[in-house]
Amino acid sequence: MTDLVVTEDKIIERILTMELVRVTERAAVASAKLRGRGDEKAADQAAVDAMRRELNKLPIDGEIVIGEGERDEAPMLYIGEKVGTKKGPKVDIAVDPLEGTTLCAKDMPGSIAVMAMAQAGTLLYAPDVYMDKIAIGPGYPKGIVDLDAPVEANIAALAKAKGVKPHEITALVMDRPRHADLIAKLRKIGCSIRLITDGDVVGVIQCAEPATGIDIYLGIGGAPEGVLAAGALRCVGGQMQGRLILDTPEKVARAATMGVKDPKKKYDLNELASGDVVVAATGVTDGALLKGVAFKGDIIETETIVYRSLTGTVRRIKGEHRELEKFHLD
Ligand code: VTB
Repeated sequence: MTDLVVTEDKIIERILTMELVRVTERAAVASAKLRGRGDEKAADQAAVDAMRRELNKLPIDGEIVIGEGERDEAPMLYIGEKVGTKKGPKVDIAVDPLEGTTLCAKDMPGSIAVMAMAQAGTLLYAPDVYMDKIAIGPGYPKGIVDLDAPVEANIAALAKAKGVKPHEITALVMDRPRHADLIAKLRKIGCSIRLITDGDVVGVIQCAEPATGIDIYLGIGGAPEGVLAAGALRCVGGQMQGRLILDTPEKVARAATMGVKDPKKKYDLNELASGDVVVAATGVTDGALLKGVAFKGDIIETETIVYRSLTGTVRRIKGEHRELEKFHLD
């Protein structure tokens, strides 16, 4: 486990914390206008357009380090794209303008607009591959669960630390065929399993939100999503480990160009997102963490959660928006 020391040069401008709220609010509103219309690409593009427009208003010298893809794949918010007015701190920007495009297109729970901002060089530059993840909330001894331990051992250790029986632990797992063995083992222990179809940024964060009832996140999801979730977990406390799934020479080579020296490295929370990191997420559809965008006559309501790791501050912000069209939010 890497202990974290945040040095002065890793502290980003606190004033920017609230600016991120506008960015995710407007991305969420833009994609929510296409909620339930069955068009994932259009909803995603709407969020990308809005997020990029808002990012470019920020007084930052930002670089997209986790985004919509490589430059040749994604015309906007591609990895390496510069964002902001350039008059401000050099920062890493990680974005998922619409996390859970299918959830939005089908108006299913749990889609969000999410982004993270951190001092340059302090986020893991995760390639667009899978990541094997384990995460628990705050208040437990360091290292009681481990990505490389058997699931039975992890559940037993967590249950003991929590003062419950193993079958009283609730795990969150993505409902995928690759998790069949994991799910079978959890069923054998008797755990409750919350299966999600998509959206494991929220999936991981739920471990640190007592109201959700989730004790542990287990399984394989997107690596970029793992870094975004780690940024939030850093702010609220909790433990997380992740290992990139680099199962082809091409993936190993791609990861190496992004600075990954050891393709089998097990990253802990402070290696996924070190330094001072701010994470903002706005609900697009109603979900366990956030209410979705609500269109009420000429008012648009949003709910955003914004985390700052340096202070451990978490803010929930309800927004009431009027005349959005004046801000070119078509
Ligand atoms: C994962 C997960 C995301 O898409 O990337 C998933 O981290 C894709 O997984 O939250 P599959 O390839 O198994 O479908 C999300 O669920 C949504 O972007």
